Amino acid sequence: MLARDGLVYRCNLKSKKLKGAEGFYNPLAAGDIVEWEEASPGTGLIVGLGKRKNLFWRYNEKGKAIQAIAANMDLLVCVASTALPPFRPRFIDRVSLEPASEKIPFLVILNKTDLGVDKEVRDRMADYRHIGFDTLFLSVKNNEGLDELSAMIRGKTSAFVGQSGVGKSSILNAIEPGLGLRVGEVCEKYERGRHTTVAALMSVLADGNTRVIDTPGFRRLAVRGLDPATLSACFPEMTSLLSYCALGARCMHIDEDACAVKKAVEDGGIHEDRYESYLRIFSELSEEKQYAKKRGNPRKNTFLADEGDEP
Ligand SMILES: Nc1nc2c(ncn2[C@@H]2O[C@H](COP(=O)(O)OP(=O)(O)OP(=O)(O)O)[C@@H](O)[C@H]2O)c(=O)[nH]1
Ligand SMILES: [Mg+2]
Ligand SMILES: [Zn+2]
Repeated sequence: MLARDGLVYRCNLKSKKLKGAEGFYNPLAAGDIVEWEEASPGTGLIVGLGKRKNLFWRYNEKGKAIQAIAANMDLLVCVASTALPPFRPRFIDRVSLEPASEKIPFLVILNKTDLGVDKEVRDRMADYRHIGFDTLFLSVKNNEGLDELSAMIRGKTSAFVGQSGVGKSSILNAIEPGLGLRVGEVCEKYERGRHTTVAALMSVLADGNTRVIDTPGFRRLAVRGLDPATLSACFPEMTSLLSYCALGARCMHIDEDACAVKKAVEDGGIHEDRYESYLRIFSELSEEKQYAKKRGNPRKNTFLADEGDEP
């Protein structure tokens, strides 16, 4: 849907192959800038895709291609919850790789603080702040943190991502009455969301220049196709240390001697849980590389993949 002079146009692609979107699983992401022409009053045809400033995407395993989710953001917001579903810092770590490598400002929201915040969760949030990510504690239910969030996103385009059921759509409805995004119950038995939002949708808020993108939740994220040797560059707390490893660029920070990253983990400068995330993703990427080599079909440019829904 596109709007011009107060009129809303329902648009289709002019041809199946959209110029600029070749090779993607889906041609368009929420937030894309397109070239289009009027077909009839109220309908239009999209003829071209503008160059993207940035893109949040996942690797679609079924379609074997990159699935574009949100484009041209000024801010990527990862929403987590204290409970229902449980706080999953490993998930946040995985989402953070893209903004860290693409230099997109990144905000971690802890929603549902009305359900109580454990010390462990508080510590992890403090660590995200220490790393350089913005953080915000929020409760839609108790109307906490919403004014701060409104101020942080004013005049920007922000995409909200996170596990299903953490409250992405609820947050957006709360900061803009009348948005009317669908909200779903969390399944109590499995403590997870029900995938209520089914497609990424950009809305313009009443001030006319704040844009928010609500996206469908995912339960788990696998990282794909990134060269494991470059993974440490996606951990902001590691980047300044890399030149101090005895092996220099050859150090993978796993079991090498005189590794500055491992030393920082021992000294407490790097949170051990973040390092654990690094190790897990590193091993996943290394396996993927071996697998790709065997198939003789290395994947290029792939990053995050949906691992599927089942527990
Ligand atoms: N206790 C509590 N519940 C909340 C809060 N915010 C949202 N919820 C509830 O969490 C459930 C899921 O909310 P949604 O907004 O649909 O979550 P979502 O992240 O958009 O989920 P998907 O669209 O499936 O990705 C709903 O039952 C909300 O009422 C909060 O601050 N506190
Ligand atoms: Mg939703
Ligand atoms: Zn090292």
